[in-house]
Amino acid sequence: MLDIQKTDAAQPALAPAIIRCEDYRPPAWFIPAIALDFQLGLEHTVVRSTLDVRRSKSAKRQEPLILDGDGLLPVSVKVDGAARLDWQLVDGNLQLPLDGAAHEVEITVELDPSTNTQLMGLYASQGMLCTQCESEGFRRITFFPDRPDILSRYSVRMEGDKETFPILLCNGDKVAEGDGENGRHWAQWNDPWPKPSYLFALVAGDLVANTDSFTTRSGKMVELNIWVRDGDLPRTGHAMKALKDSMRWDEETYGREYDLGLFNIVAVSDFNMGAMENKGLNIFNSRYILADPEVATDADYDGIEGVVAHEYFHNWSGNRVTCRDWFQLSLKEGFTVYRDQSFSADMGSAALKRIEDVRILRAAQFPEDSGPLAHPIRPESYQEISNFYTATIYNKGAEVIRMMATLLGPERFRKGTDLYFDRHDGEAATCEDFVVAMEDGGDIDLKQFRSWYETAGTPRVSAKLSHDPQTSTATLDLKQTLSAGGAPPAASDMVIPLKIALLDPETGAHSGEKLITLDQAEQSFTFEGYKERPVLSINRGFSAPIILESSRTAEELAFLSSHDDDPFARFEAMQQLMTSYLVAQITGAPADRDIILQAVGAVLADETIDRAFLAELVQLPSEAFLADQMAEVDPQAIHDAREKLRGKIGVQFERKFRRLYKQCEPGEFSLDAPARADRKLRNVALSYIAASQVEDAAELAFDQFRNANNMTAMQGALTVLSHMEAKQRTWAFEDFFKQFKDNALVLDKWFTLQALSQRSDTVKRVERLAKHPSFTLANPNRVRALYAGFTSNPVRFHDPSGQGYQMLADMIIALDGQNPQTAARFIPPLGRWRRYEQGRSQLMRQALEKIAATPELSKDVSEQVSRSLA
Ligand code: B3K
Ligand code: ZN
Repeated sequence: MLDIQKTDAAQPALAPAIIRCEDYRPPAWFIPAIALDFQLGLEHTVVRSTLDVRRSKSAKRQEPLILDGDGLLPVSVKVDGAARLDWQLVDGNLQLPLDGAAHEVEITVELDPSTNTQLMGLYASQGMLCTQCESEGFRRITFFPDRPDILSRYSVRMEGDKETFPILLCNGDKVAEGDGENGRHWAQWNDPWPKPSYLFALVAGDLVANTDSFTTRSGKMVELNIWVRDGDLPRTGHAMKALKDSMRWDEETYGREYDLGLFNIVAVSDFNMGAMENKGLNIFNSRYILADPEVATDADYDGIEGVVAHEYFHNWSGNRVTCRDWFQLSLKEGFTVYRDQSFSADMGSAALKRIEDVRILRAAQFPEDSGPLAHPIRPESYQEISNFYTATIYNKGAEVIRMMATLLGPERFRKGTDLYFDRHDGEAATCEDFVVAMEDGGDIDLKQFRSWYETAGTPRVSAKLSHDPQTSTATLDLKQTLSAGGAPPAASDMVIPLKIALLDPETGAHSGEKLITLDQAEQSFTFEGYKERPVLSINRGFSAPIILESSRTAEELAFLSSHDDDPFARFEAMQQLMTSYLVAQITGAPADRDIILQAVGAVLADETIDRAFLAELVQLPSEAFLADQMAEVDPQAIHDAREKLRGKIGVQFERKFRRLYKQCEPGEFSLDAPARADRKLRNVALSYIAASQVEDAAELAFDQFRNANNMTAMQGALTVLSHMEAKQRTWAFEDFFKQFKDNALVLDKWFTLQALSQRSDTVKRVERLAKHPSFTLANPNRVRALYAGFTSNPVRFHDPSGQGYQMLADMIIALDGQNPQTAARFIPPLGRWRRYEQGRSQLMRQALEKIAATPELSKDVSEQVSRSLA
């Protein structure tokens, strides 16, 4: 019988504790092995765990065994076979006094997966059961020391109704299976590799597999399965190809082979994030698995390739070598993002990939660094670790790895990673371990470089090139400052590798790219042999994640936009040219538009440019990026200035865009680079034609919509139509809904496209869409489709009435009761309130205060709101 006084699982939590990196202590108990028995049911699951517990030699003898629990009540607790009643629940965790150095502890709990709306732990999704344990979901399945430095061997027996759950999957290898009584069946799975609890996974459901195989370079055959619902099987080919490409690439690039005979991927519809790298059993949000040309855009195809690779690469960077504690999260995430970025660059166009990665960094990470949620890639404290799966940990983390790779060069970097994997295989490591391996493998001192791990904020580098014709020297004067979270900038000495080239002002030729390292607050570099003043190309390939302030003239930027041989620097020069003009327009400063029109005209006339790259070159910087350049943001002014320039470019080059539109007309669908480039440029051309306000724009877009044989073209047409008042807009959206109402992933696009509309009635429409029968807060993809779409529509989200903020706040409050992790993800758009003009700023703050005043907020939301208001 349960003693009610011992249980507090239903009681409200006290003020959330702050977890600090410096408080890390090694575990008092280890669990070298765990056996789990699951009696599965959608509404009632019984979990019996048997733990082999060993007291750490360094632990004090008196320390009880403390097992984390979240919302659990033990049905029974046994130690060495004998029932025990002397356990206690303290803050949901089970405390059990133990005398000896080694015991067998058996605990039984009961769960109702159908009511698990947090989607953490074991939950039901569309008739199947699945799990999500990272970071702290395992404690919602059973009592366990749920921390990544406890590595255990798992053996799992799962049993359930054969008709409901014909497929039973877990980590590792299936070693036995059989039929039970009353229509039940069971499977026994063993994972030979010790792993932390966050990598545990289980799936039970009615699934079918796309089955294939991969032979590793040492000749081992691996069975590969992608498990989906019956009708989705034809949409798994791209994910399977990505998986096999990733397996080969990791062997060739990092010398890493897969280490089990089986690799399973399962696609689920209800998932808090993109995917999860559970050992041998990756679980994916279905949007990163399912694709065919009719439902997936080219960007969706890329997303699938990148995420499949990312999760696969975790098998080494995350699973074989895991993290000591969650402060080390970037150890696995930053490195794995760097690995998946490099993989995608190798599979497609490295130039386009770099542009895309930098765009993501600037859109998601730079605002973090300059706002109230700024944190270093190795944070010092947190209340809720789920809030730290951020662009800083992931994307800036990847940039930090990239800088080390740049400083070491490819061979020494590989030596460093080999050393890292060899030294720490089977261990829970730290970021420091990684840096030490880089130092040892690369024979380099990274002492000063380490500040990238400890420092929040984006360094600002000012670059000034001067020229002395008498000595034929060019001198580059660099200065760096840093500010985090909106604090005033201060001089800094981060180690900043900058790839530069000095271009001949006539021809654009140069004598080779140079790598210089800025590691002082002010530094000068002199280059000899320049009779003429050269044009500075700097931070080529975006070699460092900084904000560059160069004193280059508009003429120099225009020159670089048509001559720089580094594609990223060329793209960047055009962006910089457009940005400076737009910022001047918004602030009422004088600016020259003709030079932009000339630069755009020059690249449009250049027949040698790859069409996909051309599509990037002629696009304007986003409203969000422009907002980041302003001291005080007025979203309407930014929108108006940008639309005006877009309109002007559209009018000026209408004939050219029409020609390109025709030239890029699609043939049979293909995923090869030229076909994709045509689709991309055609959509950009269409949007410029529409921006020129020509009469036939709606008709042209509607035709493209009707005749499209792929989702990229369809979405491109709908995007253009979405901003219009035309009747074709209504027809197209109605038709799209009718065609795709039964395909959740495509229906998500229908919600997003409307939420992104620039029309002035968008706030009202979003409000109505939230009441649409197809909208639900229970599905994170649907919530993101509508609200992440809306918050990335600056001019409409920031409607001066504040209705957008209120709507978002109400949604966060409602969602927090069901799914705090996903709810907390929507705080940052409001959290930037200090950056906006007074009226909006106040309304944003009021929305945050309304959330803060809500009783019984989750730890997730309350941490984000209080940090945003502090
Ligand atoms: N490691 C997971 C993310 C888990 C998020 C938990 N809140 C996916 C990934 O980064 O690969
Ligand atoms: Zn990851």
